[in-house]
Amino acid sequence: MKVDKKYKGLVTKKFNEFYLVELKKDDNSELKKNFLCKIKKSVNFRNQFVFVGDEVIVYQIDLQSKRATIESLVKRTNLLERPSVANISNIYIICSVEEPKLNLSQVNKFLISAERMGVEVSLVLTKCDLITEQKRLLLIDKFQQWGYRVITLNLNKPDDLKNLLIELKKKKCSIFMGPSGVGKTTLLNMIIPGLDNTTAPVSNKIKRGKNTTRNVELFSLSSKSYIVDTPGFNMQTLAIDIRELPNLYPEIYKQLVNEGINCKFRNCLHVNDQGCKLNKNFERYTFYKEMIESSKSHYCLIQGD
Ligand SMILES: Nc1nc2c(ncn2[C@@H]2O[C@H](COP(=O)(O)OP(=O)(O)O)[C@@H](O)[C@H]2O)c(=O)[nH]1
Ligand SMILES: [Mg+2]
Ligand SMILES: [Zn+2]
Repeated sequence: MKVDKKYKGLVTKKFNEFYLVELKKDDNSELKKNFLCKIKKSVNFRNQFVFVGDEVIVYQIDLQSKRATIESLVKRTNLLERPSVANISNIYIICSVEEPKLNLSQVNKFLISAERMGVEVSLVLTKCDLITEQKRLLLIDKFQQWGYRVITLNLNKPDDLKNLLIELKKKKCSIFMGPSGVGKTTLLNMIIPGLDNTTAPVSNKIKRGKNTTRNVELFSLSSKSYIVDTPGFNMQTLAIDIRELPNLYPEIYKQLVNEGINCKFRNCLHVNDQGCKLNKNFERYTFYKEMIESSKSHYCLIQGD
């Protein structure tokens, strides 16, 4: 049976020239399924320009074979590279407090690369079963001062995971990012029922080589909420225009926006600039300054691992 109408859908998976598209049609349960789609041949956007997370308009819907055709792409709000995912609403930077040890410079880099996406960024500290309660509270305080919401996870405390899940179900599309070995796969396996990705002790990570090839996929957590499952993701090397850097540190941009701090020059880099009024008394200022000062040109590099 063919449906002679167009519907909006969400691309949840992509393989070669095929797209798995979940149609968004609340009034027709027949249409609330996944359809295997190809892109209309004579379209003016090319195959590689549709990504997981994109909203598309489909037509030529066949209910029997569960196939349809993608006619066009709905304007996306953002596009993450490597892995390519569109329309992310929340980035969760995942870092472990031990095994591997917390590395502040690395946390800083992950946060900056996430801030570039212009979406809500939160920090998740895993493996809190390996530190004292006192240490955990100190870490929460530290990262709150960096300007972030901090979620701590202790595998022996089921409520930690339950609360994270409640939160994720309220977000449109979340993604976990962070260094290798911090427990991202372990978390996803607990969050997505039926997902059985392989996890590996930190010491085996390098020996085992890179992750097996898997495609990026969106999993539904509630009727309006998704989470991205990616083949292990590590930060890429980024070239950032140093003029953009002040906007990537909450400690800085909150002063400029909320507190109305006005430096003498609009393009103040807040280092040795004349007439700078920024309060530099915050922990990450050293990282910030190093980045500005180490950049030989207008760009500074955020090196991936
Ligand atoms: N102690 C402790 N170990 C954990 C926790 N979460 C994951 N691990 C272990 O950390 C290792 C790496 O986990 P994995 O999920 O593969 O990390 P990923 O590289 O970020 O995907 C595995 O041996 C896990 O069993 C945790 O909360 N506490
Ligand atoms: Mg993993
Ligand atoms: Zn300044």
